[in-house]
Amino acid sequence: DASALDDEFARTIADDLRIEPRDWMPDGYRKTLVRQIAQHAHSEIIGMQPEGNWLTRAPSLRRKAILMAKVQDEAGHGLYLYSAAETLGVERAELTEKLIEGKQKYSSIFNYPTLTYADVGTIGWLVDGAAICNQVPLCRSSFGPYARAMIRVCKEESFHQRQGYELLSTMMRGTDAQRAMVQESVDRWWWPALMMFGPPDDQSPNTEQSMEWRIKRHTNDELRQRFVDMSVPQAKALGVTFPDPDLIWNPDRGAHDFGEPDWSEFTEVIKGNGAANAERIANRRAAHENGAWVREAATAFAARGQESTR
Ligand code: FAQ
Repeated sequence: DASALDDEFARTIADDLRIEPRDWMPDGYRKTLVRQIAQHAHSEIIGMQPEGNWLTRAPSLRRKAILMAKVQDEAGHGLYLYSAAETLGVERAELTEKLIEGKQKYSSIFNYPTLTYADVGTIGWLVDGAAICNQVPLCRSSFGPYARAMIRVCKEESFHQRQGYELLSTMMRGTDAQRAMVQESVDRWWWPALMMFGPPDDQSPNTEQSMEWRIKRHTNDELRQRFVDMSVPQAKALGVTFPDPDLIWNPDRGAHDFGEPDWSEFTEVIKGNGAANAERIANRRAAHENGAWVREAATAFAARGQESTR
């Protein structure tokens, strides 16, 4: 009966075991997972655009090969995540529809434009760095297919982070103009990267329940703090600074104090009013419409295959 199912679900969570697609789960748990995994998948797919913008203008064959591999990885991540969402009973087509109609979110970070090639390095270093910080704990998320997808995603994100850092460190050993380009890029991306972790804990409606269900393992503020502490020594090694006058080591806390991101900017961006929101969705919609013939052909081909086996 219902309470026995509820008990079994609660026990699985308490024992730190995984919930699998065929297991009974509360509606709220399913709904939260669909929301988070779909948003995550959309982020990977929309996240191909800012860096994809530089594919035809990479400064060398080596940089182009690295960037192409990275952007293709993001497509792969999107597909693993849509597959994980499908185990919860939603269709990828339905999620894509919701994305292009603006009914489901994707990460705020991808609504900022990529103005210079240094942005490719900064995205790798800071955006993938933040993504790793957020996603490594998700490898222990209570929903099996999501947790397992995260393992491979995190390995690939580590490569992305390293290539970004390596790109920036190469530029920092270049000319004054290159160093200035790196610093200008870091100045633009630092605050948006901090916003990737979501609103402050006291304004995060989903954290408490998601922590109880062990979908999330840490709060937004905990992960943001971890990211700041991890990034400061890396910035020092690179020779760049972060645009935050309040950023300082606090020996009592054993952590860095830092300033408050502009949460009104965050709210505007997730409402659809960021610099690049309209362009990102227009591109996604066009790609979807231009791909209609591929989906139709694949469906027709599959139907014919079924007929011939009858
Ligand atoms: N952007 O109550 P909370 C990548 C929404 S990394 C937009 O705290 P929650 C790799 C939130 O959905 C980026 N919306 O929510 C890559 C909720 O709205 P809703 C993707 C945001 O879920 C690198 C509302 O605000 N990573 O793609 C954001 O407990 C380079 C209230 O927030 C993931 O998605 C935001 N930044 O915590 C790709 C990781 N933050 O849905 C290409 C998985 C919050 O109720 C190139 N997701 N919101 O309408 C998570 O860990 C969580 O969902 C959080 C938010 C931490 C993002």
